Amino acid sequence: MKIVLATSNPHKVKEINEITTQFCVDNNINLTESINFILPPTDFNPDETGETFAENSYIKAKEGWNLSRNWCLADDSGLCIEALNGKPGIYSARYAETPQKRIERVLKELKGIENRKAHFVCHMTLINPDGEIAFSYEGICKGSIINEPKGVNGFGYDPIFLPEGYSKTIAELSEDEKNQISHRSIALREVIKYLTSFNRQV
Ligand code: ITT
Repeated sequence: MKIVLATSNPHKVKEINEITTQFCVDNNINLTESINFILPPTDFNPDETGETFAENSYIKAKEGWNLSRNWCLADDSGLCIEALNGKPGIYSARYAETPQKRIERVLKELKGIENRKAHFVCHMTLINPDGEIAFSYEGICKGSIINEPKGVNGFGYDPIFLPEGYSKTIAELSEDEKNQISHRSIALREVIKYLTSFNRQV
């Protein structure tokens, strides 16, 4: 089953492939027979005009479908900080020009604020070859924001995010460790469960 990954973010592509491979190994599923992610046929950059992760995820999945008429999976994700009323939220990728400047902006806005609670959200939408939503799921990873970046792994806001129950940032965890707890893996595992049960019926 070929599925277009409706994203232009190479970090997401890498994580989605790794999480899928691990899920299939753990569950004795033949990966190549069940799921084969491919990239959109042309440059992919739809306008994210939605007001929620769910809306933007749908916009991206639908654009991927428009370009391919194939199964399409989109991920809209971001960091929501309680003391900033949920910001950067759906604007996470657009909060400043570069990943480093985005982190600097968040840390500046949180300066002197005691409440550091935050969570990552990943909303995934899967569209079938008829252009209809087949499945969608929102994964959440709870944690807090530390005072200065630590670690070099992962991407985006990983260096300032301490997952609940951990004393390391996500950027200090290995890829495998991140993939066990991340918002993306929580959502993607549900998508794969849907796809593999669906695949068995056809
Ligand atoms: P596509 O829309 O092409 O998929 P994008 O990077 O623009 O790529 P989003 O609009 O979903 O994707 O924005 C996601 C942003 O949220 C991302 O650029 C990071 O800044 C942040 N983010 C999402 N998941 C993250 C993760 O696992 N670790 C760190 N930051 C993350």
